[in-house]
Amino acid sequence: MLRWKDGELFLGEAVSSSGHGVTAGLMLAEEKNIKERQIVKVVMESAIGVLVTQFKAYAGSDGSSDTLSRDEFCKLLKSELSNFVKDAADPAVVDQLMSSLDKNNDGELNFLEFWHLIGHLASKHGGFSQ
Ligand SMILES: [Ca+2]
Ligand SMILES: [Ca+2]
Repeated sequence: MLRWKDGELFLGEAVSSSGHGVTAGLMLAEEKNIKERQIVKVVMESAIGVLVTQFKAYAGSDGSSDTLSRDEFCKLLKSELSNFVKDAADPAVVDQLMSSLDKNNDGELNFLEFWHLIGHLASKHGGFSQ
């Protein structure tokens, strides 16, 4: 156990169950740690929120508002992912991506089908082996 006493840090001293003896410094460090973890959590949750919101915004243009048509997918790729998807404006690239992602072959991308693209792009962006 670490204990702070008269400006010095002691090792091996018991800290009472009431918390007395825990230093203000250690408390602050722990609080900072907790705050940093909370910020990371908020950022990650926001990132998921953005993906869902963007998907819905594009999926809502035509047909089912829960799925992306080829047209909606094309617009999303061009507007949002052109830095991640090479030749995002090329119809052949869009067709190829669409057919590889459309697992149930209904000509539309539901969110989970679309999510595979995000996972693939994120993995590539992070330099993970495929
Ligand atoms: Ca739609
Ligand atoms: Ca589908």
